[in-house]
Amino acid sequence: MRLSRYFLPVLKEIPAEAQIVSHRLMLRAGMIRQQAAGIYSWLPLGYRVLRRIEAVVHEEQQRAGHIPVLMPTLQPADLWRESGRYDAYGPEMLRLRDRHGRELLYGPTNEEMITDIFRAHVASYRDLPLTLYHIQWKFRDETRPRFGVMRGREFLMKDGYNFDIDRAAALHAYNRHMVSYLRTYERLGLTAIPMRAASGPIGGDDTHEFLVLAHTGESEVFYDDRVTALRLGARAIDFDDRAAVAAVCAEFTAPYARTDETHDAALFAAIPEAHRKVGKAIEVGQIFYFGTRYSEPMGAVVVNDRGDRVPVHMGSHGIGVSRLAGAIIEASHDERGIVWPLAAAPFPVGIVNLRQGDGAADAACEGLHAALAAKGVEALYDDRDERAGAKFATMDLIGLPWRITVGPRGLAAGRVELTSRPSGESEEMTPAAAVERVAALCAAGGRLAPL
Ligand code: P5A
Repeated sequence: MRLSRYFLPVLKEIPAEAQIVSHRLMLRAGMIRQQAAGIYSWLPLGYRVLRRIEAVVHEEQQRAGHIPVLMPTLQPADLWRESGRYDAYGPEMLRLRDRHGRELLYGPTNEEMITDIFRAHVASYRDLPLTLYHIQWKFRDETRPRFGVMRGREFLMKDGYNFDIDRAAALHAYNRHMVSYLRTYERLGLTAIPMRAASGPIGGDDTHEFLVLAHTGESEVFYDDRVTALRLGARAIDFDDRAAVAAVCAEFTAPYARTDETHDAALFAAIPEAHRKVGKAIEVGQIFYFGTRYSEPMGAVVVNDRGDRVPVHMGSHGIGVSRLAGAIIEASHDERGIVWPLAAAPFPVGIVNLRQGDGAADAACEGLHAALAAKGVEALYDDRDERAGAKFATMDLIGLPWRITVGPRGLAAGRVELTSRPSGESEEMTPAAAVERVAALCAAGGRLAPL
């Protein structure tokens, strides 16, 4: 992508309304524009990040055996009357009427609608287990939308719903979600700690939130800091193996880690003092097991292996996809700007032409751009007629993992410079070697298919 033909409305001024660093950087880097309180447009750079996060979420959900669908944003109010939540939900729910006077709502979540789909099409235990999920916009009329996309009113969520024959099978689905979420956050460069939580308006007994430590987080958390060293890494997981999946969950939930809603002072006090930590964190996901909370009132029943009609056991599981864009920045930035992990980066690499208009420099940049594209690597080529300093500042602000710098002096010696955004370290090499290196790093990080 040539920057001269792109749409990257970078802001020079630090926006006064933004209170936290991720919000400031998203505005400055031209990623989002606020359209109303808690409602944002995603500009090209931000939209790329959103799609990158979605791609990781999709991959990890499908690896766990979960099936993508797409439900609408608008839902009939009557569906919510069946579960009893239409009145219970309160002013957070945006309610509207169509031209016929029919009551609708903009979905804050989809338990009712997915239960309706299930009951219309599934009648036998033989069709279980089943987990369906989608990535769709939600609306919650939050009392205090703030911090940009972190607490929006309209926001993008991945929400998944499992249908199982009994409690044991549904708890396996719960565990599958926990493990697939751990992998999702790790791939996005985050340490997200599962913490026992309170269920709120979704209902149910078992629930964990996933929290990313950050001093700007809205949740207060109490934890044994040994939990932060746990990593899933590249270990292979058989998502059909109940015991293996449960063992991973046991490992990650063994150290004490709770939000203020479930905090137990006595258990906390038992942690050795050196490991006892209190802090703030961002909630990037939550999983729930709620048994027959929706299937009973809504009649989502199947015939079991003894011929009895039984309500299915369900759970729901959410990832804050748009919130993650902000959370990743909170966790990964420096004084110059964003430092994207490869998986979420809008482009893996930028090309900076130090002397636009110089025949050799222009040709080398064009060549790099084309050679990278041929290998499936999307580069953002800064071909503007700007000073080098301004080009570097833009690249640092938007935080692409690598930068290839091209100038007449280096080219005379057959060299360009490859710089890592996180470490700031540079290495000189031939243009061909730079292409090979970046392509290899992208392949290793699972980043070769262009969006
Ligand atoms: C689980 C999926 C649910 O709604 N029903 C379907 C369940 N859970 S939740 O915890 O309420 O939301 C899931 C995740 O969505 C993100 N989130 C938000 N992101 C941005 N702005 C908001 N106002 C907002 N509210 C929730 C969080 O990451 C949350 O964990």
